[in-house]
Amino acid sequence: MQPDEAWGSRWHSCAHPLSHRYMEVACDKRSLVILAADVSKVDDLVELVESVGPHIAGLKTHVDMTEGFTIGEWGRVVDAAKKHGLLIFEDRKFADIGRVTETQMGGMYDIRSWADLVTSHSISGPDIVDGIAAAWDSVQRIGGVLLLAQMSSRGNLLEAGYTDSTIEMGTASPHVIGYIGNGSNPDDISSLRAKVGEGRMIWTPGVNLSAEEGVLGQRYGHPSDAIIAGSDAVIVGSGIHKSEDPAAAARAYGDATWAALMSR
Ligand code: S5P
Repeated sequence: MQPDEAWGSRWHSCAHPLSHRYMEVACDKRSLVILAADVSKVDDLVELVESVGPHIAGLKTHVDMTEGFTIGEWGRVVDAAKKHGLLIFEDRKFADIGRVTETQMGGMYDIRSWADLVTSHSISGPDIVDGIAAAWDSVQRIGGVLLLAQMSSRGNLLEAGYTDSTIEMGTASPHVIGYIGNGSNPDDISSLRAKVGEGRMIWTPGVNLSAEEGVLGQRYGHPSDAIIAGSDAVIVGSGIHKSEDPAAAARAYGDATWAALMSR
């Protein structure tokens, strides 16, 4: 299916090239799943990507959980993701001033050289996004930022006023492709979508086909409900990597999200 048919006004209204790349990959894979690959060994990460790669649209990493990190070894993860046509999304949740954040995009992990997307908090103000974009600029790459407008964890402090200010900040920046919303609650997603409009993506963690509650205060909702409510991608970790058959699990999440997009 052509992406404009599948995505409707979202395809026409989202301006950032990486939004379009994501929507195209999702159509190719018939899956709106971003794998939260929360594993700490490169070997396990590569094996996971190889097994679920055909059923997902993007790979979300936490590079700083990698044991014995070297940039050379990390190249194996990047190669595996590229082989499967995945967007690479480093969930760094930056939160510092712009200048420091620009530097943190380099350093030992050199996020700017391999990540297509990163997450950022909005707490420190709009210059953080410019710092991230300047880092990509310095290596002649284009990337996109997802701002945390809501969170899935119990008791988080991202209340409605904070969400509104975050959207204001994102709307003003060409580098912000969208927002992280709370996938555990369809009402939260609908209200976020009403505020965001059509011009930005909403990606949602806190999604699981069976569990209602995760460890340490994580909350979960159903992937189909999240897409119907206005999410454009579900971020799934444990539901896939803790499953006995990660490939089958990834396919189930892919099928559920694609069907939900088609009905939306
Ligand atoms: O509010 C949030 C934002 C994020 S990016 N809640 C989250 O859980 N996440 C991330 O999504 C988190 O860092 C983890 O990598 C993933 C959820 O993993 P799961 O195992 O609970 O599906």
